[in-house]
Amino acid sequence: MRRFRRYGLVVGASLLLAACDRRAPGLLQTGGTEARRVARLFWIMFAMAAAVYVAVAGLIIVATLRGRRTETGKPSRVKDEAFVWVGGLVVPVAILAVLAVLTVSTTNQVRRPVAGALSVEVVGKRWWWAVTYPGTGVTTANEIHVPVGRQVRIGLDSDNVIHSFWVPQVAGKLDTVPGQHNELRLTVTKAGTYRGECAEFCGLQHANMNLVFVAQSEADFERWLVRRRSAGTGASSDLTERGLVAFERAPCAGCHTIRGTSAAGDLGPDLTDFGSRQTIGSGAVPNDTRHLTQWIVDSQTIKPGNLMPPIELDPGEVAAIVAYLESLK
Ligand code: HEC
Ligand SMILES: [Cu+2]
Repeated sequence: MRRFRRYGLVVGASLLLAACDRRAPGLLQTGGTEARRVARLFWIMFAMAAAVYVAVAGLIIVATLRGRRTETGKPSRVKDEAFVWVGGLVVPVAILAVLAVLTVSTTNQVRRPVAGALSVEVVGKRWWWAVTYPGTGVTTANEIHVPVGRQVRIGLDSDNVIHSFWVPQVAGKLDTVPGQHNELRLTVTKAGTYRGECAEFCGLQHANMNLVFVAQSEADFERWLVRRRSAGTGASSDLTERGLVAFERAPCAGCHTIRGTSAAGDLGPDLTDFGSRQTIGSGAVPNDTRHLTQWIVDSQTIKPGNLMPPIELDPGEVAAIVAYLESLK
């Protein structure tokens, strides 16, 4: 019994702490038009559910206080039958009808296309996100930049299993389904960095399939896009030059693309702008020299089961590749 109590304490404390975790995306701290509409619907549903709860709990208390009707006592003012018809049919139908209308109209609102929307194509991979900006030649991974105040149309696809694209503070979730193209529309109203994640269990490293979603001013976004176009290739020193040569010679080039080099694989993320990304392995660890070195030596120690195998390289080559990848901005 005591052990149970201690267990309960631990669970309770962790739940409290989890609720206070500032890094976790707060579903109701919205930063976009669509998320705000969904949040509003949530509050209406919550209010109605709370009202029903209070009414039913109130009736239970009244019934308990009044006690059982006796044969000789006063008869109830409400007929049993009327109670069942109203409480069991009329009221639930009215509540569900209101919610149905609100749900359908909210769904319509969040899907409404707007002229001049920015297109981004996202493909759910195991276990990372491939990101392209059609018509610009820009390809990246695990990090999506968008302008504030302009609608973004995100095309969602998968060539493997079902994933679900979800940036909770900006829009509702939408699945990437093999063989079916889905489209999510969203408009960010507040600049900032939002956390996104895969919301559909998709295998071993599902939990490490996050993404960084950056909303910035239109000017900053255009600058970012232009930089992306000129990213890649540029080995600017002896060390990075050696890194490029080692990268092209090692199996890396068979799985990864770096624009302007002979590396053109598509099994792993495009690394053309890797040096500017915030994370490694779809949010598994921060992008710094120590973690990048560890990732290249054996990514399995960071993200067990991910589809990049450990590769035999001598420490000199690893250091050169690290320097080269960090220079890709
Ligand atoms: C068999 C294919 C394959 C080979 C060979 C390979 N990789 Fe990868 N690589 C991947 C996959 C798949 C991922 C994504 C893993 C994940 O996040 O789940 C990845 C991820 C990465 C990342 C992190 C990218 C990001 O944005 O998160 C880096 C950096 C990287 N690889 C560098 C290299 C280097 C350097 C080599 C050569 C020493 C190499 N890879 C060889 C498949 C490969
Ligand atoms: Cu997934």
